Amino acid sequence: MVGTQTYTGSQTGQTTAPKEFKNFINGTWQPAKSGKTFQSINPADPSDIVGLFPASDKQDVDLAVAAAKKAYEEWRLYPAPKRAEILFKAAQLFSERKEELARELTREMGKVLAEARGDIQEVIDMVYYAAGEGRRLFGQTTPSELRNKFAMSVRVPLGVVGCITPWNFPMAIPSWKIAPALICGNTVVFKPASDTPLVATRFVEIMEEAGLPPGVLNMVTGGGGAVGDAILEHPDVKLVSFTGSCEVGRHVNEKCAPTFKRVSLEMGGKNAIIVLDDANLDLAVDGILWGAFGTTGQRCTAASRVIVQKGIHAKLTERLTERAKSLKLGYGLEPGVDVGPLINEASLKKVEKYVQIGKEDGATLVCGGNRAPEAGPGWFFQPTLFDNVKPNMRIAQEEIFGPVTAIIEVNDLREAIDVANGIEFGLSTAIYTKNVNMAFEAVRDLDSGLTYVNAPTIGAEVHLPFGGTKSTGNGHREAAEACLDIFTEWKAVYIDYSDKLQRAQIDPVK
Ligand code: UN1
Repeated sequence: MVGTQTYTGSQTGQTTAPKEFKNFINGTWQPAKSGKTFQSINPADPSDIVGLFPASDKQDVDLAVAAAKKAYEEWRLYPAPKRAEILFKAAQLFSERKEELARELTREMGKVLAEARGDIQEVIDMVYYAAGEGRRLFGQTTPSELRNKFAMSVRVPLGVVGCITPWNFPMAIPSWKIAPALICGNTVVFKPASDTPLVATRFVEIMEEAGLPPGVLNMVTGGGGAVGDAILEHPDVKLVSFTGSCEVGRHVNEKCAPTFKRVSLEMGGKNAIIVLDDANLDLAVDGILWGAFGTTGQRCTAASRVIVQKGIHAKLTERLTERAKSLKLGYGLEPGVDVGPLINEASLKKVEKYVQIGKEDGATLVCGGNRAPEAGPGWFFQPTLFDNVKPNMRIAQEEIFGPVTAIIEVNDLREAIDVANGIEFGLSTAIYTKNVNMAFEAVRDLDSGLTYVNAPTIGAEVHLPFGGTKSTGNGHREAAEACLDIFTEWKAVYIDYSDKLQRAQIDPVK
């Protein structure tokens, strides 16, 4: 999580003052109580200031939680199909404004325009999907063991939900959390990443325009320490849904423990693409490039390891190197650009540090490995491939979150699966092979929440569960029907219409 900076007005390179945006609390747009702001900048050109946003703190969070708590009493009783009508309207608005939203997203976050459109499309898909749940939210009915007794289970909302989201899918990931939370009858306090508050603001504006009542969705911008912790510690917040690094995820979990909040964590990945000797090489090369360098490697599903069978290793490395070198870096709004910048300078330095570690540990740098200032004034880094990587090297174990992938040679499928599983994370895996037996064996044995056959590690769809095993998560799944389990409690209901005391497990039934 990135800290906040106070705007000084210098070094902007802009002639007009950047626009100032506000928090959204109880249906009104308002500045931070402290009056402080921080800047959001364009990662392709740091002199381009996207806007100023409230550097909020506990006072603002307290107001937002109080508003959400009050609004909950009405919202939980508003019929779910009616809540859905608001979400359907929002989905339509996202759809109508897809292009302008995507352009703003590229400017603030850096991903190329085609991918920014994908980010907005994922919002549209998720909001429609969640709206559809308004007429489902199914529970079960089941026979009672006693006569004249009816038994069923129903889903009930939790109350105020805290949603803490990252910058890499600055609109899609908020939608995965906020739309399901709302359809289930919860109210929300949303803290977006400090690198992408404009996109978050646009999200909230559309939800407001679609007709959400005041207090149902509140947004408070600012740093993890000031805003995030105030949400985590607040006794009236019942659930926190977080996506981000393992380090911050652990902090979230610990901070939520004293008040027994439900916590849903979606964290790191070190995702592998396995390529067997019989694979369609062209297809594998396309998939690896897209999986490793799409979104500049800044997806938790990014393919940061390529586990290749030895018969195809040399050929694959040669083809990948040639293609990686030909990728065009630049500002994502320029036509023909394949790879945008990293999100910020800290990220750039982290990627540089890992390239250095890779070299020192004895891996072979086959292409990239340097900053790319020729691509623009922002945080550009060359697509980078390491070969001859050993499975236990740090670049094959730790999440880099940049355009770096590690090629590891193996002898056969079993070794490939062992190497793929030999990490701390378990988000996404992929295998390229034409052999159906091998494909199914891999699907069975790869320890990850997502597995792809003949497709890269990225590209999850919203109606399938999203999440991972091991340190990637804490057992929850986002999206799909599974997301309802995060945002609701189960209530078992027994209705006895026998007009007499019937003691379960004790009275004989005749
Ligand atoms: C993430 O990287 O945090 O499957 C989410 C994908 C996207 C979502 C990625 N639909 O790559």
